[in-house]
Parts: sequence; structure tokens; C-alpha cells
Amino acid sequence: MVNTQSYTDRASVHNSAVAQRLFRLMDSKKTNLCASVDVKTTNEFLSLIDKLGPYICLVKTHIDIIDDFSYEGTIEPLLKLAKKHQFMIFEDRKFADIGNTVKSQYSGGVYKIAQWSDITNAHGITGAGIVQGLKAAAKETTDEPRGLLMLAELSSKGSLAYGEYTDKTIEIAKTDKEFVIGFIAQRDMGGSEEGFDWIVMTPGVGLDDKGDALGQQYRTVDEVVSTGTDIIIVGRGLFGNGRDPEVEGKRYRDAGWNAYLKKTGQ
Ligand code: 5IU
Repeated sequence: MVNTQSYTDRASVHNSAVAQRLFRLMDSKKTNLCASVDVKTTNEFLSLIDKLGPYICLVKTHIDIIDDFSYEGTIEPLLKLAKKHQFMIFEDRKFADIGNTVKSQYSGGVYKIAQWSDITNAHGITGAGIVQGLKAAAKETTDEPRGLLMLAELSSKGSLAYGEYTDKTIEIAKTDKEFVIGFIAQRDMGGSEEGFDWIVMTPGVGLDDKGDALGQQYRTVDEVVSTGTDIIIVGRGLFGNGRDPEVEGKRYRDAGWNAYLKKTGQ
């Protein structure tokens, strides 16, 4: 059953400090839009985020795409923008190894994701140890709250994540209801029926295109929100094909917010 409570009501009962902060931020900024900024240079990355900042609750990064990455040059200014515009950060790292390995991948290496990203995500393919490994890394790295999304479903054509695989991924999420805050999925994951409150974030959202040449499939904002999405993740719809990120940021923000008001009967 699709969750029809307001974000603020959900904040007051949630186990996770990350989820509470995100829900409150969404209601105060009136946005459920997450911008996915897959661009190649730090300059493009920061200038796009500065333009989209007023319209979003979350920035989704693929930090390993950036050619000229450095912690000081890329992450420090990103954190300043997050303060300036009040949004949170989600590194879409899609961890997929055993607990011991993801623990090092999350906290160390060049990117040190656990230091700066409020939220990250993981596949269930290796089992529940991945949740424990990532949680241990977060605890050792920072006092700031961190949250994990499990990858329950994907937007791409021919994805193998469905049926029993998706059900088993939900079972893995239930092993830690404080650290796991929800799912990347295409629809409601049954949380509200079972007394959990999973946040569902959905990529593959586009108002003008149906997909791309490499298997991406887009659904509209109304489609995804009415079937259970809490946060819409939009990338090229905001800035691809010469689009104006300020115009599209406002357009997707309004579409997402209106769909949320409609779903919650506000
Ligand atoms: N992404 C998807 N689909 C998925 C998952 C992640 O598109 O199922 I999991 C990522 C890929 C890209 C962004 O970073 O979300 C979508 O970008 P576009 O809106 O530009 O297609």
C-alpha cells in the first residue's frame, strides 16, 4: 500500500536521524526532487548544483565520473553548496562486495565516501553482511548520521532485480531498520503495511523522453509518485540536450510536489 502520510509525520516516527532530517527538509523546502549530476568536470558539477540547489532536497553523485576530482577541490565546495542551499548528498556507489571489502571501499580510497555523503546504496547480491560492513565503516569514519538504501529494483531494460530477488533484498533491509532507510525502487516496497517506513527513491524519471539508446526507461513524475515513490531522481531531464537547469529544476520540483500533495490528500 502506498504511504499517504505527510513527510513531516513520517519524520517524527522514523528510527534514522538521516531519514528524519531528509523528511523535514523536504517539507520545509517543498521539494521531493533529487538531482542526479553525472558530469565530467568539477566546474560543471559545482555550477550545475549551484543552479539546481534551490529546487532540490538531495544531490545524487557518481563521484568517480569526475575527471579532475580532488577532496579539497570537489568535495569541500560541494559541502559548502549543501549548506548554502540546504540539500543532502547521496553517492550512488552501488556497493556489491562482501562486508569486509565494502567497509574499506566506503571509508577509504580516493573518494572517502563515508566522510561526506549522507546516503549511499548497495546491492543485496552478496547478502546481509554488506549492511553490517557499511554500517561499521560509517561508525568508524564519522559522528554524523549516515543512511543506506538497498537496490531493490532498477529502471533499466532487462534488469534482473525483480520477483524473489527484490523480496530477498527487502529481507536484507529489515536486518537494520536504523541504518537502512529505504530502497531504490520503481514502486512502493510494502513498508507501510508492515510497520516499517522505507523511503522509496526512484530513478528513470523523465517528462519529455521515453528512454535512451542504452536501456534507460523513463516514467513520468505522476506515474512514479502515485505508485509509491517518495523522491524522484532526475538527471538528463534537468540539464541534458541543452536544457536550462533552473527552468527544469522548477518544473520537476513543482511536478513532484503537486503529485505528493495529491497522493497525501493535502
Ligand atoms: N540509475 C538509474 N536507474 C536505476 C539506478 C540508478 O537510472 O535503476 I539503481 C541512475 C543512473 C543515473 C541516474 O545516474 O540514476 C539517472 O539519470 P538520467 O535521469 O539522466 O537517466
